[in-house]
Amino acid sequence: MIKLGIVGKTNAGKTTLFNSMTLLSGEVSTRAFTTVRAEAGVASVVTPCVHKEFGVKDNPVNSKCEDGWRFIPIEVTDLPGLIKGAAAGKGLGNQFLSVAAQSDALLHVVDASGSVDKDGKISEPGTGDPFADYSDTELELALWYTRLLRSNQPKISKLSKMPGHGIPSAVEEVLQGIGVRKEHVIAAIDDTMLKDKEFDSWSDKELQAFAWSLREYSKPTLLIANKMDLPYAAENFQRLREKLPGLAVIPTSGEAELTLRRAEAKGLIKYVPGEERFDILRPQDLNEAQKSALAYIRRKVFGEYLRTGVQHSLNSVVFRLLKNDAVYAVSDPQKLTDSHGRVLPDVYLLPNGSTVEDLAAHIHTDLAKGLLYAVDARTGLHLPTNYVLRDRDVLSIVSAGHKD
Ligand SMILES: Nc1nc2c(ncn2[C@@H]2O[C@H](COP(=O)(O)OP(=O)(O)OP(=O)(O)O)[C@@H](O)[C@H]2O)c(=O)[nH]1
Ligand SMILES: [Mg+2]
Repeated sequence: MIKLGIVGKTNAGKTTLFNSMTLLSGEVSTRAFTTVRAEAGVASVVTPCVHKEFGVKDNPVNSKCEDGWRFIPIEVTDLPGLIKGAAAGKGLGNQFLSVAAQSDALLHVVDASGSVDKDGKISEPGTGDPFADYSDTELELALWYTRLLRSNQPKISKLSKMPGHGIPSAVEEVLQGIGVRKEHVIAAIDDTMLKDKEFDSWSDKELQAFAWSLREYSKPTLLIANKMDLPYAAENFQRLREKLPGLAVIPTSGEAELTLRRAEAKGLIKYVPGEERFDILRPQDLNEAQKSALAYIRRKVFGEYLRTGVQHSLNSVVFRLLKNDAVYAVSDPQKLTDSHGRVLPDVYLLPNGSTVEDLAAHIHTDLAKGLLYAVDARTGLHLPTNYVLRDRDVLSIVSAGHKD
């Protein structure tokens, strides 16, 4: 399953966002450093379901279908707020970094309203600096990469001199546990103009610049500008976009999403995460506080930004940054069923460029072992094992080892 880590300064609203994505109940408070332990939960990304196109009613198994949208599970982990010095093992630094290491991508949350001061305390909106908060956390992440490279310097140096090796495969070998691949190293070397220099001769500054670039390539990150319902958030959001032109920045209100998801779970409203509307179902059952909370969300969030942004941020990471496609697997390509007769039961997320072989291996090793070909449910054509999957493909995998 795709793994995302939620990082950022204390009080930025990470746990609120996490709760709204997973409907779990991690502790939220105005105290600094409320979250002390990483907590994982299941969230979803959303894509238009293919059942409409095929004109069938589906029976999802590994996912959910609501109002024509397919919700596909991913894992998100809420993390303690990062403090300066985390890369040097300060505070909860090591725990934080080990989760970040295992994540495929990061959601970096800042309080866009600037209502967190530089020590992490909640204060008046407009007093804090979200860009400085962003930079502090990013610096810690880059320092952590620098530290890893430095402590592995002799190993990388030795590996890079072995016949047929070179720096890219040496760095990959040492840092693959945190998601570093050869192509990331090559890109970072190119960016920092270190192409013709031996690893041993890199200066401290060069190593740092390389670490910064390697962190960007190997750990895709989406910036979440949270608390957009508060004053000053709009101005700060603009500033963040101007200062960080290469970065995807999504405006959100985690608190609005949490209120809506909880009201939906109680049957008070109809709300499909990601949609640009919600409807009150039982106005008579709402108390005054709930009424005014929903009116506030309608005015400050939907009125200004059309949506809470929470579902949009998850979709953006998985489909845009990590470039995944959603591929449906069935057993019977005509009836679109699995071996139990369930229609369009399973959909899988696979990185762009994956093949039939990758899909088979993702589903089950037995399926991959005796893999013969796949059948495209739309055309009935046989596809070879090296066929490159497209988003929303519906395929039946034919294998001598196992057929499902
Ligand atoms: N107005 C508004 N307040 C929010 C929003 N998201 C979170 N908050 C508030 O911000 C405060 C901090 O939220 P948390 O979710 O605990 O923040 P955190 O980033 O997990 O904090 P740590 O665990 O200390 O790192 C709480 O009072 C939340 O209610 C939002 O979208 N809008
Ligand atoms: Mg928290």
